[in-house]
Parts: sequence; C-alpha cells; structure tokens
Amino acid sequence: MGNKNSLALLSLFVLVLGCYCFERGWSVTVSYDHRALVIDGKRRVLQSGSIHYPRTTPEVWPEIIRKSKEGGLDVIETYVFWNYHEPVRGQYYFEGRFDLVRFVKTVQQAGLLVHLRIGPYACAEWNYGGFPMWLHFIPGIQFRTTNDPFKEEMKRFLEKIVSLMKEEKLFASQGGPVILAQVENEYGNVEWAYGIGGEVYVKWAAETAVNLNTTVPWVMCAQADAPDPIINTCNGFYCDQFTPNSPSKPKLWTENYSGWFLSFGYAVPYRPVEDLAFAVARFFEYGGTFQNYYMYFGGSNFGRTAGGPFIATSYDYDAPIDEYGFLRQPKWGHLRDLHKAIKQCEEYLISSDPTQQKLGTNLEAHIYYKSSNDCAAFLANYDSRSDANVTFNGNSYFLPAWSVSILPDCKNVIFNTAKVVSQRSAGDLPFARSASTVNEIYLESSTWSWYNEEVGIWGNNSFTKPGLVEQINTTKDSSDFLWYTTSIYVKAGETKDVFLIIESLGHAALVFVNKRPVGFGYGFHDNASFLFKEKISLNEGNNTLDILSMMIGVQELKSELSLRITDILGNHRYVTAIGRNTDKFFYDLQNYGPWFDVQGAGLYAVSLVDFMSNGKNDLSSGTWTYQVGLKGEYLGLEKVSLANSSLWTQTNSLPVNKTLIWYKGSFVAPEGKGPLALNLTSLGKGQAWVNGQSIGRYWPAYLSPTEGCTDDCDYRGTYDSFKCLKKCGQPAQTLYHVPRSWVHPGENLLVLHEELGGDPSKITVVTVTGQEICSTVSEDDPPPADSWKPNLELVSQTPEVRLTCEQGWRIASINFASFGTPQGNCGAFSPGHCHADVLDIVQKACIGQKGCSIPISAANLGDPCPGIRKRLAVNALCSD
Ligand SMILES: *[C@@H]1O[C@H](CO)[C@@H](O)[C@H](O)[C@H]1NC(C)=O
Ligand SMILES: *[C@@H]1O[C@H](CO)[C@@H](O)[C@H](O)[C@H]1NC(C)=O
Ligand SMILES: *[C@@H]1O[C@H](CO)[C@@H](O)[C@H](O)[C@H]1NC(C)=O
Ligand SMILES: *[C@@H]1O[C@H](CO)[C@@H](O)[C@H](O)[C@H]1NC(C)=O
Ligand SMILES: *[C@@H]1O[C@H](CO)[C@@H](O)[C@H](O)[C@H]1NC(C)=O
Ligand SMILES: *[C@@H]1O[C@H](CO)[C@@H](O)[C@H](O)[C@H]1NC(C)=O
Ligand SMILES: *[C@@H]1O[C@H](CO)[C@@H](O)[C@H](O)[C@H]1NC(C)=O
Ligand SMILES: *[C@@H]1O[C@H](CO)[C@@H](O)[C@H](O)[C@H]1NC(C)=O
Ligand SMILES: *[C@@H]1O[C@H](CO)[C@@H](O)[C@H](O)[C@H]1NC(C)=O
Ligand SMILES: CC(=O)N[C@H]1CO[C@H](CO)[C@@H](O)[C@@H]1O
Repeated sequence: MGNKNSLALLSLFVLVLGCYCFERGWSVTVSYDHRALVIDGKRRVLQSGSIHYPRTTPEVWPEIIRKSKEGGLDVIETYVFWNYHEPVRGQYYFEGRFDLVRFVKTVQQAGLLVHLRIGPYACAEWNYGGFPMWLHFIPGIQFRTTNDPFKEEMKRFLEKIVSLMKEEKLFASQGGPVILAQVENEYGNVEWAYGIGGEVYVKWAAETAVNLNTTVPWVMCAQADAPDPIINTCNGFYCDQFTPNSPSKPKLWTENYSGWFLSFGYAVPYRPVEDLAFAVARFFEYGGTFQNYYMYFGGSNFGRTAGGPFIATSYDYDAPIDEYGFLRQPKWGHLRDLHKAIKQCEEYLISSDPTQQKLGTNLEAHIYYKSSNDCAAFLANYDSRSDANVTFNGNSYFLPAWSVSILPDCKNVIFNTAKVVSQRSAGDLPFARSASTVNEIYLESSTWSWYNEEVGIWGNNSFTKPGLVEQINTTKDSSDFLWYTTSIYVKAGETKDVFLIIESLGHAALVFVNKRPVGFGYGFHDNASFLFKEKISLNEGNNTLDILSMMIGVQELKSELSLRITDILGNHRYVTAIGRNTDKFFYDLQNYGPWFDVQGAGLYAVSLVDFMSNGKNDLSSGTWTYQVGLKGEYLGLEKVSLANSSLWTQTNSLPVNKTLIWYKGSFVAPEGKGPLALNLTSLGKGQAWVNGQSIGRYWPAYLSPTEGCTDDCDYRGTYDSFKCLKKCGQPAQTLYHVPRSWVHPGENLLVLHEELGGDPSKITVVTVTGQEICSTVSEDDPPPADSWKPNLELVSQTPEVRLTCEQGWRIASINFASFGTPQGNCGAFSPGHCHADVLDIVQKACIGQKGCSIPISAANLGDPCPGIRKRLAVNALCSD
C-alpha cells in the first residue's frame, strides 16, 4: 500500500492545483517536447473537444462546458469566425453568441483549458468557411496564397484576435486558459494546388503567427511542412499512424470526427461509439498525448451561418452532447469511462515512448514504463472480424474484434473500447416519443396571418443587363435570393408549347412563367449544379419568365474546387474539377481572374426548345432584369416590430401549399428551462424566425435517398462518413432548435418564409420533460474507471450500475430491474431464466435522486442462481 496510492494522490493534487491556477489567473508556461505539451513544467495527457460558441447561446455555454468537464475533457477547442466578427471591414462585432471573450472566460471558470483556432480560415461547414464576403471584393486578392492584399487582411485579423486575448489576459502566461493556438487550417490538403506560392505562404503564416508572441505553442493541422516551432497535427477518423514532422514535436490529433455533418437531402450519418473509442485508444496506444473530438458538442447553424452548399441547420454531428445540449448516451458515458481509464495511465504515458509487442495476427500491445517493472499497457485487436484471446505478461485476456483494452498496471483491464457499460438512452433522439416524455403543442390557429411575396421585380433597385450574371458577385451574399427575369415574345402562329431548359451552377431555383409557378430545380451537397427541364405553355404575345435563384450557404474553400491558379512565378496551373460543370467554370475563372475562392452560383444558360422541331431559342445572352433579395426581406417581415403591421393578412382560411408566402403565428412556450424544438415536418423549404431571431433554414421537403442506411451499423472495420447512415427516404431534419433564451412568457412570434408550399397549421412546438434511461452491467465487468485502485486486485472491486438524470431531472420511476440473466436490449428488457426481482432495492436507491449507483454483488442483490455469471439490468424514467 502507500506508495502508489500517494503517487496517485499527488498527481491528483497537481491536477487540481493546475485548474486552480487557471481559475485564479496565475501565470503558467506552455511548451512542448517530443512526448507532450508541457504545462507548467509537466507533460500533460489531454482530452479536448470542439464547441463552436456561435452554434449555441451564451446562456447554455456553462452547462455544456460543465458536461464536457464531467465527460473527462481538459480542453475546449473552437474556431474563430471572422465573417461574423468583422461583418464590414474595420467594424468588429463580439456580442451575444459571438462574444468570444465571454466564451473563453466561461471555459476558464469551469477550470478547463482552451485551444483557439484563429485560422482565420475555419472551413467548419460554416458560411464561406468563415471568410467575410467583402474580402472577396478586394481588388487583386487571392486567398490563402502569397498575395499581398490577402496577407495584409489575414495579419490584421490575427493581430486583432491575439490582442483581444492579451488585453483580457487569456493566454496561459497571463493566467488565462488558452494553451494552444492555430494558424491556417488543413491547408496541407490544398497546398499542392498553389505551387510555390503555397509553400511561401505557409512559411509566412507560421512566421506571422509566431511573431504575435502569444507565448503558447501554435499548431497547423494537416500541414506536413509546418515550419518549426509550429506543431503539425493530424485530422481524420483515425490518427494512430500519424507522426509529426520533427522528433521534437508531440503527436497531437486536432480533429477526430465524432460523427459527421448533415446536409439537406442526405441520410443522417452516425459513428458508433465503440469505433470512436477504438480510434482514440489506438491514438494514445501509439504515443499520442492530445486528442480533440470534432465535435464534442455540434449545436445548430442558426440564421444563415450554415456553410455551403446544402449544409443543414442541425450541426448535431452525432456528438457526445447532442444539438439540444442533452448527453448522447451511451456515447458520452463510454467516452467518459475511456478518458478516466487513460487518465489512470497518465503518469506512464508521459514517462516514456511506447514499446510495441506483437501478440499475434492483428494483435499487439503497447507498453509504457515508468520504471522497469512498473508499467501501463494497451492491448489491441485491430482485426475487423475475429475476437481473440491473447496472453500478455503471463495472463490471458479476451479481446473482441476491433477493440483496445486498457491496463493501467499492466495487469487489470479497467476498460475495453467494445464493451459499453455506461448508461444508455432508451431512444435515439431527445425527442423520440418511444423514449421520452414529449410535450407537444400546436400554434394557436386564430393567430395565423400571411403575406404573399411578390413574384419577380419588386423594387426600384433592380437593374437590367445583357446576359446572365453570377449570383454571389451580384448579391454579395446579402441574401440567398436573386431574381432573374426576362420576357418571351410569341408571334401569332408560333409554337406555344416548349421545353424550358435552365442550367444553373446552383443551388436551387423556383421558376415562374407569367407569374405562375412551373417548377423547382435544385442540386445537392456533392454537386450543386443542376439542369431544370420543364414543358411550359406560352401565351401569344408577351410572356414573363421569373426565375428565383437560391443559395443554401456559400461554399467553403475545398481542395476539390476547380482552380486556375497563377503562382508567383507566373505559371498557370489547372486543377481538375470535381462535381462541377467544367467548361463553364473555366470560362468564369478566366474572366474573373482571382475568383477561385468561390465556386459560383446562379444561372448560366436558359433556353427554350421546341419539342416538335427541336429548334432552340437561347435566352442566355438576351436582356435580363435582376433584383437582389425578396420584398419580404427588404420589409423586414421577420421583425417583431412588424408583428401588428397591416402588411399581414388574416382570413378564416389559411392559404396552404402555396409557393413564396410568409406566415406569421404565435405560441405560448411550454414551461420549463429546457430547449424547445419546432416540428416543421409539414413545411417545404424556407427560413424560420422566433421573436425576430432566425432559427435557420429548413427544408423537410428534400428527402434523402432510400438506399444506403443501416440502423444497426457494425462498428468493426474502418469507418468513413458513408458507412453508418439512418433516416433513408426521409427529410434530413424535421426538428429545429429554438434556444430557451429566445422565448419569453406569454405570446411568442413565429415568422416563416415558405418557398415551396406547406401547411403551417400542423407545426408543433415540442419540449421534453423526461427521458427513459437504462443500464446493464455484469458481475465480471470492471469497476468504474475512476474508482479503480491500482493497489487492489480487480476481482475485489465491485462493478456498478450507475444512472444519472439530466440537469434538473430526477429519477421518477424504475420500470424494470432484474439481477440474473435478463434478456433483450435497453428499453425492452425482460427477465431471463435466472431472475431475482430487485425492484425494491433499486427503487430505494434511486427514486427521487438525481442519480444513483447500485453495486453488482450477491451480497447486495441476492443470488438467484449460484455459479452462473449474472448481470443487473435497470430501466428508469427521469423527469422534472
Ligand atoms: C512577448 O510577451 C511576453 C509576455 O507577455 C513579454 O515578456 C515579451 O517581452 C514579449 N516579447 C516581444 C518580442 O514582444
Ligand atoms: C477465449 O477463451 C474463452 C475461455 O477460455 C473461450 O470460451 C473462447 O471461446 C475463446 N475465444 C476465442 C475467440 O478464442
Ligand atoms: C426606392 O427608392 C427610394 C429612394 O432611393 C428608397 O428610399 C426606397 O427605399 C426604395 N424602395 C424600394 C422598395 O426599393
Ligand atoms: C414585353 O414585356 C416587357 C416587360 O413588361 C417589356 O419590357 C417589353 O417591351 C414587352 N415586349 C413587347 C414586344 O411588348
Ligand atoms: C453535376 O450535375 C450536373 C447537372 O445535373 C451534371 O451535368 C454533371 O455531370 C454533374 N457532375 C458530376 C461530377 O456528377
Ligand atoms: C461583379 O458584379 C459587378 C457589378 O454587378 C460587375 O461590375 C463586375 O464586373 C462583376 N464581376 C465579375 C467578375 O463578374
Ligand atoms: C400587437 O398587438 C397585440 C394585441 O393588440 C399586443 O399585445 C402586442 O403588444 C402588439 N405587438 C407589437 C409588437 O406592437
Ligand atoms: C400541393 O400542390 C402541388 C402542386 O402545386 C400538388 O401536386 C400537391 O398535391 C399539393 N399538396 C397538397 C397537400 O395539397
Ligand atoms: C413531427 O410531426 C410529424 C407530423 O407532421 C409527426 O409524424 C412526427 O412524429 C413529429 N415528430 C416529433 C418528434 O414530434
Ligand atoms: C487528414 C485526414 O485524415 N483527413 C480525413 C478526414 O476525414 C475525411 C472524411 O473521411 C477524409 O476524407 C480525410 O482524408
């Protein structure tokens, strides 16, 4: 006894003291060596998670950060979103959801650290990747290469953010929580396309960052040539095989995808926690010491912040904390157990490089020594099919396929990535009816009124030009919408039935002939361009053609962009286009010079084809009149101040299934503190506002393909973003998050801009007031990783069923409790052959509590069948 115990105590003390320092504002140095980040002279093993501050509201930052800390995170990572911080050049904005300083301080108050990814390029499925649109209009600018106007702006923004952090004393050397910064972002993936200009730019970016004297290390992710002292880090689904570009740098993983983002028109991706835990354990097994979940909490793309094209409003990401701030179980709990198990090994991980030992085919161990006979080990079976028994250190261990076991004393397994013992939610979503107490209310029908949007030109700021214009250049992204209008004259005796053919770079278009809707065309995330072809009937004489071209987020800069680049030596390089109408695009590029930073959007060809004679009438180079935005947007119909305006019409019957219409209604929010959701299943496509705040774009009419889903995805084998999908043939998103702080007692205003046609009377406001949770743990499962004591034999320590309710809720009832050989899955347990009814015991321990734990032992639960391995299964209901 004694020795190891006091060591453990000592390290715990140091840890607590470390947090204390950050909270109290004591100066701390941060450096690194080949093993780890070194904070205040000590190497640290750190778990990090991404939370993007504008993707939720400041009111819930503390709770999400608390849940991150309880989940075992040490560091919160965020990008900085330039386009919202500097909406107009030189005019900065740091309020509300964009209050970066408040966010960093909230993390600090929780005792956690911060990794600030200033970029300024963010990517992040964020509009234009985080670049302000005005940047694009600076004469001669070329993004992310050695271009003076770009470098000047980038440097100015980096300086702005660094000085803001310094003024608020937020760097670790000033007593703040920021221990790491990032310049650029995943540039290594596209650098090749920029030739020598790219290489020069990387050196410039590194030098510029280092000269900012943040006193904390800088990283460049996915950047193999990051110059010293910048640390190059890995992004990806797995990073165990990654090595930094210098033996003096530690192995850091800055983006480990907890799931994947959602796009309108696509099925919902998810990543099984067994695979995610496997990837993380493998990383630490292979010498990693810092790992970041992208995302730990994803949140929502409110307003028009979603990137493009077609990124959905939900940025849930299948993250450990879901879009609404609820714990996603068992993901959150299983990863917490993993973090605790790794934390038990920290002293070993920072003491040495791992020693590899082969244990068989696709079987290996990595051992970390503190001294010659004191070690921690990771045992891995990376075979995607076969389970295995291995012998290690004289003992035998069972290793399920695609799993890692963690042995903090080289002997006892306290965690296996494939063995999930943490609590589960009985259903998948927080609002799943089967598993939650859902409170659903309809909006009051008497309050609905509407406004018909005008078709075509509505304002005196329209303009007329020959030919078709590119949309982003024209709208400067001030609106998703651009009207393209022209007239078609049909002489007496000419054919009146023709095909209207529209070719667009994206993203969608609503087409009107003589002010009547004739169709809707749209692309998709992987290929935004589309061809619209519809048979139309024209009148003799003059006809109007009004095409409303729509954007669904401005494309981020991606490696697959088709680029024509002039490098600094004057060489032109062409980069192969993927998912693009190449001819047109190269044409555009040649005309637009440095325009490679946007993919372009809007119409590029419109023609009429006589389907009898096949004669073609090309309207593309004719005269077009343009109008940016919608009249309703111009009027500001979403504003609370217009709620009683006479612009709104009210009659007894509400027009439904109508294109281009605004609706206004009101609702009284259900009581409580929890988040709300709007169920917009009955609508088509548009945008919604609650009390003047945009909750984002909605598009339930866009169904995902019917094929490719697996409800029960096999976690074994290499994961990619297409492997595990659900909700095939359904809308990507039907529920839309309304933060609680955006509603107030009494009537709340809901405004919708519906583009395709829907029925707003079927909208409901949904809250959850309870959740079904469950857990099953066996006698021979390890004890909870945080209670494990290195000096005791594992067998003498007791596993436990642990249940915890969400904040504010308590355990209201126990619906099932059996000790023996219970059957079935979580939420649908049934007693097995061997069954002790332990309902009384579990009820006594749990009812009325926020959480409870029940030790799994015969002494506690009785023994219904001696000699048989038993488990405890419990199903409980939490409610407010
Ligand atoms: C960098 O910052 C540190 C701490 O704030 C300061 O002591 C040092 O003088 C600065 N160095 C330069 C070159 O500005
Ligand atoms: C591992 O060993 C156990 C106990 O000896 C045995 O039941 C099991 O079949 C073995 N599994 C494999 C995959 O060899
Ligand atoms: C029309 O122009 C006037 C004067 O420039 C301006 O005040 C008004 O807002 C414009 N109206 C519309 C609908 O564009
Ligand atoms: C057709 O209508 C447009 C728009 O009103 C007008 O500009 C054009 O002169 C008309 N053409 C003819 C031939 O009447
Ligand atoms: C993208 O869509 C357009 C229009 O449907 C089509 O012509 C083009 O071939 C597509 N490109 C790719 C790469 O699929
Ligand atoms: C962008 O639009 C402006 C005004 O509409 C025009 O002057 C300019 O030439 C356009 N640029 C490109 C590259 O199309
Ligand atoms: C609109 O009218 C209602 C009922 O008369 C009133 O309660 C509400 O305050 C008004 N809202 C605004 C924004 O003026
Ligand atoms: C809505 O209108 C479209 C055509 O305008 C029609 O095909 C569809 O059946 C209508 N849906 C409902 C629910 O009325
Ligand atoms: C949303 O509404 C649709 C009907 O419009 C319904 O089928 C669905 O169950 C609702 N979803 C939730 C989570 O309330
Ligand atoms: C650096 C890296 O590994 N990036 C990977 C991240 O995940 C995407 C999606 O599968 C891969 O395409 C990238 O290669």
